[in-house]
Amino acid sequence: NRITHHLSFTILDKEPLNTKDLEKQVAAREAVKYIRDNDIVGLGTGSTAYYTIIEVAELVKNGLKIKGVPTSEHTASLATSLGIELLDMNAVEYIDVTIDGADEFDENLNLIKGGGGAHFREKIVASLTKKEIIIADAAKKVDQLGKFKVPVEIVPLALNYVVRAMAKLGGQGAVRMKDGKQFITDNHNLIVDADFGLIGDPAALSEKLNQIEGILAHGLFVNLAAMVIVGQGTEAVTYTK
Ligand code: ABF
Repeated sequence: NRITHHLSFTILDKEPLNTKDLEKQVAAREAVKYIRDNDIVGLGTGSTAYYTIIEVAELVKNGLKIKGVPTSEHTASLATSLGIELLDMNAVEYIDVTIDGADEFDENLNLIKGGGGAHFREKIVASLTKKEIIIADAAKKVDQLGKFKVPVEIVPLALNYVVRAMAKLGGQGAVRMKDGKQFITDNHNLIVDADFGLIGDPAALSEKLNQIEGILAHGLFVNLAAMVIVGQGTEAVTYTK
């Protein structure tokens, strides 16, 4: 059985991407089909959006004239390293297509984003975008948002005020930590991951959070996604409203 063992090990050695990464790549390859020559393309953040940036770089190598608007410093440096020309958000009136990730999405294409801490720039880019395409692995689809805590980017000066105001809305959360220190966003703010439980009405909660001074951006994305493309095994499944 030693030989069998050896063979099975060898075959496993050539295992392709793990299922979840394969699903992310499948979704990214489907999403980039919506990019046209001369498009301005919003470039998302996170491990799923990573696959999009790889695909967009290929399109650029093959001669497509596209410019990218990054949603984070990390995405900006990755895109630049791959030869994608970038534009600042303030340099564009609108963005043709954005491809970005999410932490959860529901049947109304409402999202929770911000697991990567980039949701402020992602939200501005999404608001500038004509066609916001969200890509995800199958595990991101949920019946109701909220199992994933809502990331809330807060101006540090207002932290305690905001935490108390969110508590009045039923949201409890601590400041996000990374490597034993408070996580600081690209915009030099803090993030509280707020647990509101399952969210029956994401639009209503979003509106309430928008009223709290000191919140720069929260991770509830309501009516911003045009479609969600999910990699399911080797298939791409597209959800629209
Ligand atoms: C980013 O991608 C974030 O808004 C979201 O939290 C994250 C999802 O990360 P991943 O694709 O790595 O699961 O858009």
